Amino acid sequence: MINVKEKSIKELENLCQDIREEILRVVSKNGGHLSSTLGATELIVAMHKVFDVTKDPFIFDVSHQSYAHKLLTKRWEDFDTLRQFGGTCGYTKPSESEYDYFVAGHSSTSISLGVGVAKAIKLKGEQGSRIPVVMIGDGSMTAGMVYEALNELGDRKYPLVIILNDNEMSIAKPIGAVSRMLSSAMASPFYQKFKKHTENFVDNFGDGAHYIAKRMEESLKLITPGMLFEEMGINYIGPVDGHNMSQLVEIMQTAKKLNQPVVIHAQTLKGKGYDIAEGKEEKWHGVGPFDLSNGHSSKKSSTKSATQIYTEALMHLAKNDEKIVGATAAMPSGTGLSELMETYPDRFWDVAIAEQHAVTSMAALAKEGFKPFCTIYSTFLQRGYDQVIHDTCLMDLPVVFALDRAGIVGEDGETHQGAFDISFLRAVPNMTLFAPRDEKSFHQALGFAAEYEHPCSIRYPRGSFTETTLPESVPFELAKSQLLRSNDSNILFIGYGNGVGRAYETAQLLDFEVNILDLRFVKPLDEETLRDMATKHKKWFVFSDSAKMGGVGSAILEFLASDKILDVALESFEYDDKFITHGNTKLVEESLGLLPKQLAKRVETLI
Ligand SMILES: Cc1ncc(C[n+]2csc(CCOP(=O)(O)OP(=O)(O)O)c2C)c(N)n1
Repeated sequence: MINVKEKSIKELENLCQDIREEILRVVSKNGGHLSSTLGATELIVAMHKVFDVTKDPFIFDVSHQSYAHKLLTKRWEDFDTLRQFGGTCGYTKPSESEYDYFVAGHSSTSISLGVGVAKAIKLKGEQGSRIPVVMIGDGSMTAGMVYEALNELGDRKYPLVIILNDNEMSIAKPIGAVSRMLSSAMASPFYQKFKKHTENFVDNFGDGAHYIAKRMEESLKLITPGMLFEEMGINYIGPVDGHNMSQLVEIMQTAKKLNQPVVIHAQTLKGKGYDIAEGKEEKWHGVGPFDLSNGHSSKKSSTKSATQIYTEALMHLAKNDEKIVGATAAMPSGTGLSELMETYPDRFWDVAIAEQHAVTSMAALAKEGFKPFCTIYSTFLQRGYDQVIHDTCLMDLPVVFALDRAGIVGEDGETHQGAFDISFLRAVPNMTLFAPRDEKSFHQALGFAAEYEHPCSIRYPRGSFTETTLPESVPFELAKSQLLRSNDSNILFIGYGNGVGRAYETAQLLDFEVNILDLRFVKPLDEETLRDMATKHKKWFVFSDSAKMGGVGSAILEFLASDKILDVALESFEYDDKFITHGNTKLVEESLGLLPKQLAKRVETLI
């Protein structure tokens, strides 16, 4: 481990330079999160200087900014493998290193984790010898969970240091009053001038001036971020320059000694140290491989992504129906909603990292007669589950949940796999689930969703649909599947969504005939067709990018059991009951035995 403790300020500054070079070298080669981690470098080095990572839990929110921490804690050698299959994870992961205290990937959990650890420290009688240190970005401060944690923390006053890494950005421009409050006061020349004057005043007139200066500053806190925290009972230090090493070390030492909850509000520059990224924060938040000398992307995809198709289809629908509205939770470009927000700024909103609020507010719009498209990554809808049940489905409100990144997401890995949406949504009354298999069926599925008068969810993969030529798609009708290949073989392949393409590719590798059904609806099922299929074909194989438990195969088995169809053997090629690691999607699928060539072998063996 790099011994940061012994280093002088100058040496720490040089170390930051080395860290940035290494991050740039590896991210330009492998892809990854760039601008956040470059911006957080001094903060992380100062954390390691002041606190003791061997006993003080370091808790990174989202943890996409933690690369410097990884480099400092015995992972410099392995950093070359960042985000690659079998290599270093792009997020903190305790099974990878004892210095990664918690798993993170979804935002805004860090303060709750910090409060929980602080309680444990107190219960174990370790107060004074250990203190949790949390790092959280201003974007992540927009989620409700943060305020649930601060609410308790301000009351119970557990010792906890919160480093607020404020780069005035989420992935995109930050949304809302909290970000405005954080940035406006800092930027205010009046406040900066006032601070300078009071410092001079105190310097000139000595201790007696402290009282007056403090009172004056407090009255001014009405417009400072300090208000947010101090009124909640949490100490506030800042704003400080998050790239000034000596200042950071000094302030962190003060915060450590306080033995109380304290927020250090640090201003940083996203992309710091890489000219091309500075000022273009969103583009450089998460990147694929690129040429370091000019910033140009090394890989260009020629196929249209599912997200691009979504944008095109929704643009078309929104143009013709002004009741169509939509929301994204801080992922405007990732979900393809940016263009809709630009074209229809009154009807499409980024609501900040607030999936729960996105769902509930869209439910309210549905109640008012609008047609909301709540556009969220499959993994992040997990945050809004109760809002789907309680605020949407209980009232049977026609919200469309458009779930991007369904299935394996590649390099982001465990925290981001879109594995569970079918399992957790199927259980909810009034919810309808369907999925497209290619570009045309995606347009048709969205057309169906726009007219549908109940809650529904439509899922589609990261990147493009499986690249194979499939038969022409027919319009979507409730609970209607489409039979794509029919013959008198005993074998039936059932595909759902992107799984249809995989079923097709697998079929092409076999030297015997199979039937292929695009299920389209996993809830409600096309029971009539399934019943008919069961009389003709007795060996069924299910292809879907989803967890096996509660997934597509499970839905069909439940139907077969309840219909007392006992002579059909079903094998599901979905995900086993394990969290799925990071890496190139093909390699990850290979590790799960889900590539068409592996599936073809499994089919041959099973029959
Ligand atoms: C619950 C959840 N929703 C969305 C995301 C996607 N996401 C990852 S980082 C990020 C922005 C975080 O902004 P901030 O905390 O300011 O960190 P920065 O990248 O600016 O350093 C978002 C929206 C997520 N990780 N978790």
